[in-house]
Order: sequence, then structure tokens, then C-alpha cells
Amino acid sequence: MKKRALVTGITGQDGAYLSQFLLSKGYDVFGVIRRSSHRGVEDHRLRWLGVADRVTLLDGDLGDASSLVRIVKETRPDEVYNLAAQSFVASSWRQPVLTANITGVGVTNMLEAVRAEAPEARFYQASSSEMFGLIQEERQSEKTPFYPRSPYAVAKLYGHWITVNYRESFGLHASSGILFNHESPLRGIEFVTRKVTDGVARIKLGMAKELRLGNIDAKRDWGHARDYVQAMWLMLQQDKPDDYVVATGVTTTVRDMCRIAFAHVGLDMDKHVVIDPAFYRPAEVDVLLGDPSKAHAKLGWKATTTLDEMIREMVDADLARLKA
Ligand code: NAP
Ligand code: G4F
Repeated sequence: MKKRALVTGITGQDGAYLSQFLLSKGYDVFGVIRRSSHRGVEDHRLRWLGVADRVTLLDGDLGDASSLVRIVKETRPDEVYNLAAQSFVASSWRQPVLTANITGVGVTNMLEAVRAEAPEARFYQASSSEMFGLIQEERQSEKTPFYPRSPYAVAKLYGHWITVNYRESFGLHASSGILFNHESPLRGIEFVTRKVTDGVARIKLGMAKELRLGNIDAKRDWGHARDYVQAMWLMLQQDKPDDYVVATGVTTTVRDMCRIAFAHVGLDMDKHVVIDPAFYRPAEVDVLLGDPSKAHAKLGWKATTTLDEMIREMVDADLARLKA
């Protein structure tokens, strides 16, 4: 019997890579897609990876509990990956209630649907290193206390704890992956790595002269989404549900990430980057650095792509996209 996986957020970066990975493992893959007036473009990432025709998309929304119950009933999944969220930190100050409803309470909607219609299914929650926020330890592990610094992080913290609570209250096989930043050529253009690689490609091709950025002294632990979706799957293959930090264990400033991107096409970032206070945040997460030793020891998982390799892959993909 083929295994069945249900993925919320299937049209996003991670949803696309996870679908590709699950299909390669022989799964039937179902995904939740929300209604849009631009039907036909939402699956662009799935098309980029060549898997759009191999997944089944069902109409639903994380804010509409009844749609989730119906979808879980219809698809009878063995594994549920809850990736859907308002995922952009900067937007969460502009849309705090929506962020709370979707990124936070939406998790309960999904857990309730699973509890009612597929209580044996294994559940993955997309938790975030943003929950560490104002860091309480130099290297953040599963034991590090949380200190969220944005409405997004507060909502994710709720989603994290409700997942733990449903595991402890109802015995669901519910695991939470505390994933540090992960990127790819499929990253949304508003996130800093992709904004930089797209900007560098535009400058190289003579389509732009400058790149406007906010706090380039912030540090992140960046990995590749292709590696990170494998950790999600590994969590659901364990006998017992648990929580895991997924990270590279290396942290880099936005400035140095930027320098890699400009250097790859032979440009000097100092001639093109303009600091624009419009991109500063009301409260910043200055530095994140993960300790992935539990994921390594228990899941046998390790990041395989360096930041250098990933940024060069992203710049090349943006150059190709813009030339086309
Ligand atoms: P993403 O590219 O922004 O994708 C978000 C997905 O959620 C999209 O498919 C989006 O649909 C969907 N979505 C948004 N609101 C929805 C709603 N109301 N109902 C149903 N679907 C909705 O994010 P990502 O980078 O793939 O991240 C996946 C998950 O991991 C997110 O929960 C994110 O917060 C979390 N996370 C990401 C990172 C990272 O570095 N990437 C790190 C830690 C945790 P549309 O396509 O229609 O917009
Ligand atoms: O790329 P970012 O927008 O990612 P951020 O805020 O770290 O959040 C991402 O990673 C989280 C995991 O830790 C996820 F949970 C979340 O869903 C998302 O995927 O910003 C990274 C850093 C920040 O410190 C920001 O202030 O880059 C800094 N930055 C500087 N200039 C900028 C810019 N960020 C953006 N987006 N745009 C700028 O112009």
C-alpha cells in the first residue's frame, strides 16, 4: 500500500521540496491550496520542480476548520505536514491578528481535524528558530528557553506548545521541528537571501543599480530547504514523537551573505548596497545559531549544503530566470 501524505502550505518553498521528496519515496501526496483569483500561478514552485502534475490539490484554508476536517476525511493521510503559515516576520507587525489566527490558531484547527478524522496519522508542525528571539543561550537547542520578538514568533510559540499539548493530552504522534532559516531558489522574494540574489542578478544584468536593505549586521544560521524537508520526514519515521532543532551550526551576518552573492558575479557590494531604515524591524532578532546535535544523533540528519554553495545556486537561478 502506498503511503499517503497531506501537506498544508504545499505551494510554498518547503511544501514544494517536501512534495518532491515524498514523491521520490513513493508517497501519494495531497496538498491544501487556498482560493485565489489568480488560479494557475499558485503552483509555480511545484511546476519549477516538475511535480505539479503528480500531487492532488484540495481547496481549503487554515482559518476554516471545516475545510480541514473535510480534507483529512477525504484523504485519510498516514502523515500530515502542517507547513501553512503567514511566514514573513516583517508582515506580522502589519497583520498581527491574521498572523495569530493562521500561524497560531490554525495549528489547532489542523490538530483538531487530525484528532477527529485520522487520530493514527503522524503530525509534523513547522516550528521556528524565531521562537528563540532574544536568545537566552549562545547556541540554541531543544532545551533553550524561548523569547519571541515578533507577532509571528509569538504565534509560532502557540503553535509549538499546542502541538506538544495534543501529543501529551491525546497521545497524537505529533512532532515539532524547530527549523532555523532555510532558503533555496524557490524562496519568496521578500526574504533577505532571495532579495539579495535577485537584486545581484538584476544589477549584473543592468536592470538595477542598487539594492536597499535593512539591518545587515543581523546573523542567521542558514541552510538549504532541500536538506531540511528530509529532517521533517525523518521525524515522522521515529517510533516516538519528539521535538528537534534543525540547523547547520554556523551563523553568518546578512552583510557576509550579501558579499558572497556579489562576489559570485564579480561585483563589489559596497558600490551597490544602500541601507534603508524602512527595512528595519520594530524589534530585531540579532543572532541565531542552532545546535543540531539531537537531530544528528537521533535522526541521523546533517545539513549537506554550505551557505556559499546555496547562495551561488540562488544567484545562478535568478540570473537564468531574469534572462528568460
Ligand atoms: P512560505 O514559502 O511562505 O509558504 C507558506 C505556505 O502557507 C504557502 O503555501 C501559503 O499559500 C500557505 N498559506 C498561507 N496562509 C494560508 C492559509 N490561511 N491557509 C492555507 N495555506 C496558507 O513558507 P516556507 O518557507 O515554505 O515555510 C514553511 C513553514 O515553515 C511555515 O510555517 C514557516 O513559518 C515555517 N518555517 C520556515 C522557515 C524558513 O526558513 N523557511 C524556518 C522555520 C519555520 P500561498 O502560496 O497561497 O501563499
Ligand atoms: O530573511 P528574513 O526576512 O528572515 P527571518 O526574519 O529570519 O525569518 C525567516 O526565518 C525564520 C526562521 O528563523 C522563519 F521562521 C520565518 O518564517 C522566515 O522564514 O530576515 C533575516 C534577517 C533579519 O534579521 C532582517 O532584519 O535579515 C534582516 N534583513 C536586513 N535587510 C532583511 C533585510 N530582511 C528582509 N526580509 N529584507 C531586508 O531588506
